[in-house]
Amino acid sequence: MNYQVGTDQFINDLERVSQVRSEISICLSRIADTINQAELAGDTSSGKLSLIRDIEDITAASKNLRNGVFRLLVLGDMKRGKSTFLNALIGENLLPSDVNPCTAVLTILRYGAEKKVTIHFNDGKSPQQLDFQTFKYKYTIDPAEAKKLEQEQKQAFPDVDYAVVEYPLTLLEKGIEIVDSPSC
Ligand SMILES: Nc1nc2c(ncn2[C@@H]2O[C@H](COP(=O)(O)OP(=O)(O)OP(=O)(O)O)[C@@H](O)[C@H]2O)c(=O)[nH]1
Ligand SMILES: [Mg+2]
Repeated sequence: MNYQVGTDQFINDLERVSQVRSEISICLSRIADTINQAELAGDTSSGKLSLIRDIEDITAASKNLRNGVFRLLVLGDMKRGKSTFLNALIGENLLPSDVNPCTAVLTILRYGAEKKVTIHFNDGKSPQQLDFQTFKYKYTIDPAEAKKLEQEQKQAFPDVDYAVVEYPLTLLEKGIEIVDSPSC
């Protein structure tokens, strides 16, 4: 049996997913409007049906779908080839992957016209743009240190929220974000 999925077909399917998401988003928004109008009309006749929470939930679902981001999280134990798999998908060795250094910060891979990497901090510091060499050198740690941090349930870079790698890849242009998770 052949399990291979043609890349073009896959990209076309993603295009279709994006269209359907947008269509469903519009439908949900209409449903929320209709219920809202019924509630307003009910207020002056038979009474409200207390559907405010439902209206909020449907509106939130509509917004999420409209934003159009489909996030794919790559998880696995230490040194199982997560970053290697993602580099193969991109077609370039952008993410740190090796026998020794471990991915130490959550890294979001998303579409960008130019390839760049930005570190986002959680302590109010402004985001910092780095070149890829510095990113690989600065935000990876060796496996022994990673093991120690794991046992102590500590993060390697507590002030870092996440890193964003932007890349002009057709796959990412369709609203997909891929997340490379740190194992330490
Ligand atoms: N034999 C073999 N080795 C692989 C494969 N994929 C990755 N490797 C090797 O496994 C090692 C670890 O790969 P990484 O991609 O850094 O693994 P990771 O899961 O991102 O590791 P952490 O970020 O540290 O958790 C590297 O030396 C890769 O060359 C594979 O399919 N087969
Ligand atoms: Mg990794």
